[in-house]
Amino acid sequence: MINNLNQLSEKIYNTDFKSLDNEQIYKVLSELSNQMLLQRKQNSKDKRKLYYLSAEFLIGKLLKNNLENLGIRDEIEKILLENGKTLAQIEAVEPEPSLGNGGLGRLASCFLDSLTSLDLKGDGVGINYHLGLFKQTFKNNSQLEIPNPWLEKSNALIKTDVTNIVKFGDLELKAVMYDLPISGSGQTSNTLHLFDIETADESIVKDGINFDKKDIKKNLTLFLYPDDSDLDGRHLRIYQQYFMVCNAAYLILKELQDNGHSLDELDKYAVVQINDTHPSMIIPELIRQLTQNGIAFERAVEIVTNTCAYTNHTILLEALEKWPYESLKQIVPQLIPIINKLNEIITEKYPENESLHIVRNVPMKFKKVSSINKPYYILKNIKIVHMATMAIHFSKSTNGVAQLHTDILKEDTLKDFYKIYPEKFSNKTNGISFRRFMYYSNRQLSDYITKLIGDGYKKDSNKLKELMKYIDDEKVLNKFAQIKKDAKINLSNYIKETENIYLDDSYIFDVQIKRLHEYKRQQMNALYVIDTYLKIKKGIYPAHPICVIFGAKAAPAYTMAKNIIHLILCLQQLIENDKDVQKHLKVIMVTNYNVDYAEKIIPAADISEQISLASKEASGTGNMKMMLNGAVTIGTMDGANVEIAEYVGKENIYIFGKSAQEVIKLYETNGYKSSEIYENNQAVKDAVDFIISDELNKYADLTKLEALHYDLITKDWFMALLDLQDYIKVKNKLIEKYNDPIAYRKMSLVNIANSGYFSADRTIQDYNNDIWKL
Ligand code: 26Y
Repeated sequence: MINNLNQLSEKIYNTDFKSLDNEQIYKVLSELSNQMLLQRKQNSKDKRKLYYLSAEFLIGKLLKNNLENLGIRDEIEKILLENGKTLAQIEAVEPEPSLGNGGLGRLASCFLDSLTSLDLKGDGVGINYHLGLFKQTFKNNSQLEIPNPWLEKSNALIKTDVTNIVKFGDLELKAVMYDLPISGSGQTSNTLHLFDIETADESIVKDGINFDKKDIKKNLTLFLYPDDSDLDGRHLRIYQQYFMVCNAAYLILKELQDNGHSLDELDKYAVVQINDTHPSMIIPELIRQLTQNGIAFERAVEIVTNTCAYTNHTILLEALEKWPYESLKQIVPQLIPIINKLNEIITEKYPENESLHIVRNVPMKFKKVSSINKPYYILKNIKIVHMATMAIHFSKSTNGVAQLHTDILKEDTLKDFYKIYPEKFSNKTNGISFRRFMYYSNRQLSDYITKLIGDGYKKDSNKLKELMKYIDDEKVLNKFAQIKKDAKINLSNYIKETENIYLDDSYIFDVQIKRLHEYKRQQMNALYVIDTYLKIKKGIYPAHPICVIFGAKAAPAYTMAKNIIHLILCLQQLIENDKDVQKHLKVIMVTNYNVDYAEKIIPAADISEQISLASKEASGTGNMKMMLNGAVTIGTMDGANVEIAEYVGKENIYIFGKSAQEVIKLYETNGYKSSEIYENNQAVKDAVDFIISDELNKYADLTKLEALHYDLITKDWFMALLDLQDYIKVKNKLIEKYNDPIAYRKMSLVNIANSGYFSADRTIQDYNNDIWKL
């Protein structure tokens, strides 16, 4: 090994390995792992291959994961130690690729990990965003966005000689493909293909993350989710999406032919998984490329329908993308004849009197109900193309991501489609990479589990159940508690170093880490903090000191989400300045929450906050990650929490709040009035009014908090006040339980032991058995 490292060091830096600085070591090690992974690439020509198309891949740092998967981590660590270095120091200089935002992107990455670990053949296809998702900073207790130039210091990508011309009306752009090798715990590797333009120009970005949205030649691959609050922004998203799928289609058809197969055999040798609607233009684009190469239109539709499969990740309207027909006509005119024909197929099959209602509560009437947007609905004469509708009609499978979510799709959101195509619908409950989120990032825990039950659980996560035989063994329970404490100390040290805030590891670490969205209800957690603060001021203390930890980014144009961040940061400062309150309560929102931070926070969590408004969280995956690391969940019966509750039993999870059915009913009947709860409950009123109190406003921009306050008492669309009292009650019970250490440790162990089902290895096997058949 050391010879290899010296050779590489000589080649790249003209010196031997031990003379390198940390950044150089990172580059040499990542070069080494890329080389080893390329040798593991799968070359079989006759197996069906998966193409996982996604706007996001939230892959996290790669080095440690790759070294572990290649089985050389210990050896490398030893060599580093001999040179006075640690792997953690090298990891610290590795930039985290900024190619994703939240659950959907992290799921895509967990899937690539599991596919590869199971030695299945499947590549990811996405975009190489130069500045990625913005980097979050805080100023005056508010979020500021700055570019994240992760590529500058990364050594992950390999430039290939694959290029394509992508046409947008008169504009032609040259695309270049970059490859990022994907490792797994098996013997093979896969690839994440990221497409880019050569003319991307980071210098057009000024003043935070602002840039000329019309300058497509320079901006196309700069940012993930550029602000789409105006038409130019929405158009840029269409450019990005088409760019991704056009390149994907070229790649898929070329690989098919290079392997000696005909275009007519596409569905035999390829399957395309469409990750939410963002890559759904792959359907008309594949049809376009097939027909251009001589396949008849009807046959092309049939082949593509048999090749594609669609995953829905949300029932929120904003995420079921609808593009103005005129915009598509302007940007991707070549798709228009195809979209029109697909529309005709559906209108003929399902004439308008059949009245399919695509989504509830759309504040507009559908004039027609058929295809692309059932097909186009007419709103003030604007035709709209509904991407989810197209994806369902012209793919072989539609799946939700947790049982409850799939049930809601079938019975409610997509029920008219379910009536037509019952056989297309299925559930695939999400899963996570146990390797990244425990075995490699919480080694102490993983090593101890291995000591107790052997390492069979690493291949078959259901074997974690064997831990149940230690449920009454106090020595074992105490050792688990010691491991949790060490993780809390590690996190506390890291936060002290990076954020200059001190967290006492004797406090309960109560963790809510996820995208900031009103439906996820970080504002409800903030109201819990206020309620606790007000009680402390009256001399009523929480049963155990608690530290509420948040990590979240708000979309730059999502004002209410940013107001919630502002509230949390103001509370953090208020409490930082109050020594008495701090004895019982701390709050911190960590800066720029990302995968790297997640890997440090998750092992340290005592409580996992999964408090979305029931029916709104499709699945959640952070819930699974924290469960696997021994946190106890407090949550609503939403998303995968429902399945977690089934696995751990109701004594080992803290459930509160209204059910999905009750919530759906409230929306249907317009039956929720937050003002009533606010007026009729003094504790709720006090907590809500504290948002605009003088005490807090010392640290605040009053207009932001007033807007939040006003919204909560007049609208509160995601019903934070509805569940607030129950939430406070149940959370305080959980805190009380913490004072019974043995009981809490047992709950923690039950959570770890019953997490096996939530391994992405299981999820991938489900997709493969039912949809992909690789
Ligand atoms: C285009 C824009 C409107 C948009 C941008 C990002 C739409 C959706 C998204 C991201 C969605 C997302 O991350 N969804 C999450 O997917 C996870 C994986 O299935 C789920 O666990 C989680 O509940 C869901 O919120």
